[in-house]
Amino acid sequence: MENKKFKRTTVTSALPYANGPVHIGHLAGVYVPADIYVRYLRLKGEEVLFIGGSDEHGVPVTIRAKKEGCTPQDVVDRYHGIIKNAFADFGISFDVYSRTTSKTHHQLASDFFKTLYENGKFIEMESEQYYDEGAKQFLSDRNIKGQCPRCHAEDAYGDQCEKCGSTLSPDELINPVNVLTGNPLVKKPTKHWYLPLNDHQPWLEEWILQGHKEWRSNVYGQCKSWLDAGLKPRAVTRDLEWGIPVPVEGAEGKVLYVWFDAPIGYISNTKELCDAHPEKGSWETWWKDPETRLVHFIGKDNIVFHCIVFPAMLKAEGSYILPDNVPGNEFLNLEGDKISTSRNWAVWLHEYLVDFPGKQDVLRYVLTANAPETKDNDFTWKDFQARNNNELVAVYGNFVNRALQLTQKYYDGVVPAPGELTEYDKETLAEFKDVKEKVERLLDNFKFRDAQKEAMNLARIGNKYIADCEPWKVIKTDPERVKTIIYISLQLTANLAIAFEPFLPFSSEKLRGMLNMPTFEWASLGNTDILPAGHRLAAPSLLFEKIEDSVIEAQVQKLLDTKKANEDADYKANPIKPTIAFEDFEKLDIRVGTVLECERVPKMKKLLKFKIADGLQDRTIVSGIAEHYQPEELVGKQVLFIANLAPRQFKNGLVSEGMILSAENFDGSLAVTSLLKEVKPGSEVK
Ligand code: B3M
Ligand code: ZN
Repeated sequence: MENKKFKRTTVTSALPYANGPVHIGHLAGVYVPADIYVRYLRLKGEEVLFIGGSDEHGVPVTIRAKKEGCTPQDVVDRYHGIIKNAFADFGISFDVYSRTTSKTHHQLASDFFKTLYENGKFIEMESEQYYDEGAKQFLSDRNIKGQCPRCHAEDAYGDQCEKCGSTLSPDELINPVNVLTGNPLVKKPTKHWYLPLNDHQPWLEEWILQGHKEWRSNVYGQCKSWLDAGLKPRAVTRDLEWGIPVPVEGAEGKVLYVWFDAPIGYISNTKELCDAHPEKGSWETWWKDPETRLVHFIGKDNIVFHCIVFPAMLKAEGSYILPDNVPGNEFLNLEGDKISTSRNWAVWLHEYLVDFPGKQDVLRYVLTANAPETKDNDFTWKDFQARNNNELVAVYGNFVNRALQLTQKYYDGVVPAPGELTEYDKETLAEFKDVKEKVERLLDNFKFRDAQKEAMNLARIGNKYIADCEPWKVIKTDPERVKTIIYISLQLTANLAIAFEPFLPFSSEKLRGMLNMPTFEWASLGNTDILPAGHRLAAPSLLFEKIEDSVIEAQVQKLLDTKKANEDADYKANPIKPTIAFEDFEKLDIRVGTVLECERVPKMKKLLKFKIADGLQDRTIVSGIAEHYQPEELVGKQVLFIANLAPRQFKNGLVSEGMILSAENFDGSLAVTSLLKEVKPGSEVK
């Protein structure tokens, strides 16, 4: 452990809302890094607990339940199961994965509130909140929608506009209504309990701004800007039915705010684990002993809750430790757009496993290689394919396969005894000697992508070594030398199995199987004598497989289909123009014309020139639709045109005698208007 004052580590990862399945953004931002970290600590033999669970309260659950016509409990039962399985499938190695609707949690969260209440740690305030008189209920921020004051999108929520991403408060919305009923809202007074964060400001400033300068700059920076702006009291109760009832007389119809109870869920889940497994020690050791180090893995939208609000709650209670670090990640985007559950713009974990069975490690690898540690990053299927094919297959897999296959071929699968080392051998061995120190330093500092790069670098060293040494040629001239080459290659292979263990646990397990070594010591990483001469290996097989273009194209197509469906759902026609009198309409002379000729206009790439039969003397019309039609498609067709529009002259002298009517589609493409039935050219449109 970096800091010797700690004996053990409690690692938590944000509790995902159980109102939908989890996607690659969750995995990349929170669960894969947390899992790498925990596996690493365990490999080093440290005492660690990895706490997870579902966040099952909160308004989104109630909204989903209303939409689906079921109870909130039905919703969370369903998604808790889906989420829990997805994490297990991806090897996220929680010691416990429980839920905030558990009895243990309701009890502990309720007691926590009572302690703070009885010790005078809250203030009571009455405030005006939005109320739906029809539905007879107060509305949470998420249940209110209206026009965004920033980008003027309709349907912005009371806490956030999903169009422009602004954080909002319901008071800022223009024309707020109830999301579920559509009813307009009125303000009504209601009483709530507040955590006076302003009272906590002094110690928080000292603790974070002075005491934790080592936190990631994005996390530290967000805390600083909250503190600089000055903390205000925060309501920790809500007028809602779904949640943990406020355990105070006269608080009927009120529950704990989801962000008050959810972080306590980390504690409840630890308690549940320890109560069931006394060998893990007492839950209080993991939460109250100053020799325990607490680390929260979260996404950037959760920073304020984990760095300011929850620590203030813990401090107010008085007997808890505070987090030592809060590695918060930025966001992962998908093919250039923000991942969105409601817009189905995501790669869902349970779907990935259907499409890519057995390829958990490929996704773990790609998400770590692209981890949004310091800035938002983008997941693209092309990059996924490239990293699989060019790195996992071509570098790691290729090296391991060569080393193992040659051992089979030349030595019947038994590790050969090395001879004298050449200078080049020594240089190679020296190169992977310090990998342990490098990987550890990076992991201790939560730099997962760089740490994984170091592991991959070992495979690059191996690939280069075997390519340079060309054992398949040397075997003919100097078979003794090949023994050394293979021996060194096998030691490198064993090192790879260890180095990748925290990152790619499934592949390491498979590789350990092939090496016939059920376990390795992390301490052996960097050693050059892990597999003794004479040790028999198991049969080799491929560690990774190439992913074909067609497979990637199918995934891209799936996203294009989603995009199309979202566009269709979003589409809304422009508002109608001001009313005109019938006489104004009558001024327009709209006629049917038959296209006699149609051709492109040289040097004017948007224009098509038409010769139109109009039942009188034919006319020329120039129309800006060349990017939407081939001239020959239109010849012989009947179109509608305005016959009495003043002639218009173009730069090149061409004169247009009228205008062909087209409809402009939502994406700007043009569709020429036509008739359902043929009529004589020159017929009037009325
Ligand atoms: N469920 C929010 C989120 O998933 C919330 C995290 C709770 S952690 C205590 O972003
Ligand atoms: Zn907006």
